[in-house]
Amino acid sequence: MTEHGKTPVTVLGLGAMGTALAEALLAAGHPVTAWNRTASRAEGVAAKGASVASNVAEALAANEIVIACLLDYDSVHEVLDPAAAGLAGRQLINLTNGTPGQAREMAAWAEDLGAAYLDGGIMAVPPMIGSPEAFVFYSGSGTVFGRARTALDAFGGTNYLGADPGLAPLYDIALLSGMYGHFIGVIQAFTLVGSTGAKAREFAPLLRGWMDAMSGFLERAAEQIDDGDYGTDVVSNLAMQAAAFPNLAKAAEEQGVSAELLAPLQPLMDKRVADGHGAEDLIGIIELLKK
Ligand code: FVH
Repeated sequence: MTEHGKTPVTVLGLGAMGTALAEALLAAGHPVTAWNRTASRAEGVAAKGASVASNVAEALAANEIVIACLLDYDSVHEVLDPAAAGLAGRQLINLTNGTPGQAREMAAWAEDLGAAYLDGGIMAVPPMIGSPEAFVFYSGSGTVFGRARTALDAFGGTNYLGADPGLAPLYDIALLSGMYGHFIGVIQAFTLVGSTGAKAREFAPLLRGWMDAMSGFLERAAEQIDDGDYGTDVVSNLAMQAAAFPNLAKAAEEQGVSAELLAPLQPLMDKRVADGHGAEDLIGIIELLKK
C-alpha cells in the first residue's frame, strides 16, 4: 500500500474489460502497472498514468497484487506459464470468465507456485465498471480479498462468497444463465412480431411490461424450490402450460420463424406431466435437471 492508502496493482490484459478495470483503478488513485499481448492497446491507459510493462515477468515483479482479465483460462495459462516463477509471493486475482472447475484448478496451480489466489466473476459490461450498478463476485483466498479490497472497490460492489475459488464462477454462470434465458425469450418474441413487418421499437414497451410482470414469479419459485413443494397455490398448472406450449412452435412455423430456441422446454414439460406432476407449477421441472 502507498503512503496515501492506495494499492498498487498489476493488470494483465487490456481488452475492453481489462482497460475498464485499469482505468477505474487509476481514477481511484491506485498506481497501475499494465501489460497486454498487443502492446499498442496499452497506449490509452498509459496516457491516463499507468506504467506499461514490456513483458509479463516485469509486470509480475512490479506489484504484489496482480489482476488477470484475459479472454479465457487457456489464455491466462498462455500468459502466466512462461513467467510462472514470478508468481511466488504474488496475490493473483483472476477476473477471467471460466468454470468452477477451471477456477479450482488454477487456484491449486497458483498455490503450488507460492501465490495466493482469488477468483472473480464480473457482473457488468465495461462501461458499467466503477458505477454503483456494477458488482463482482469473489471467492478463494479471504486474505487476498481483504488486502486488495480498497482497490477492488474501484470496480463497483463486491460480494465475497467464501474460500472455495469455484463459487465466484458458479454464481457468475448462474446469473449469466438467467440472462441468456431472458435473451432467448426476447429474441423469439421480436422475431415473431417482426415476421408481420412490425417495428421492434414499437413492440418493445409491450415486451418490457410483460417481462417485468412475469419476473415477479421468481421469489415464489425460490420458496417452492427451498420447500421442495411445487404444488401449493398453483394458478397456472403445468398440464395446462404443456398443452398450450406447442402453440409457440406452431405459431412460429405459420409465420416462417424457427422455434429452435424454445424447443428444449417441451419434452421436459411433457415428462413432468407424464410423471404425475401436471397439477403442480412449471418450476418443478428443476427436478428433471438435477443429475
Ligand atoms: N466485455 C464484457 O462485456 C464481459 C463482461 C463480463 C466479464 N467478461 C469477461 O472478461 C474477460 C475479458 O473480456 P474483454 O471484454 O476484455 O475481452 P476482449 O476485449 O476480447 O479482450 C481479450 C483480452 O485477452 C487477451 N488475450 C486473448 N488471448 C490471448 C492469448 N492467447 N495470450 C495473451 N493474451 C490474450 C487479449 O489480448 P490482445 O488480443 O489485445 O493481444 C485481450 O487483452 C473475458 O473472460 C470475458 O468473458 C467481459
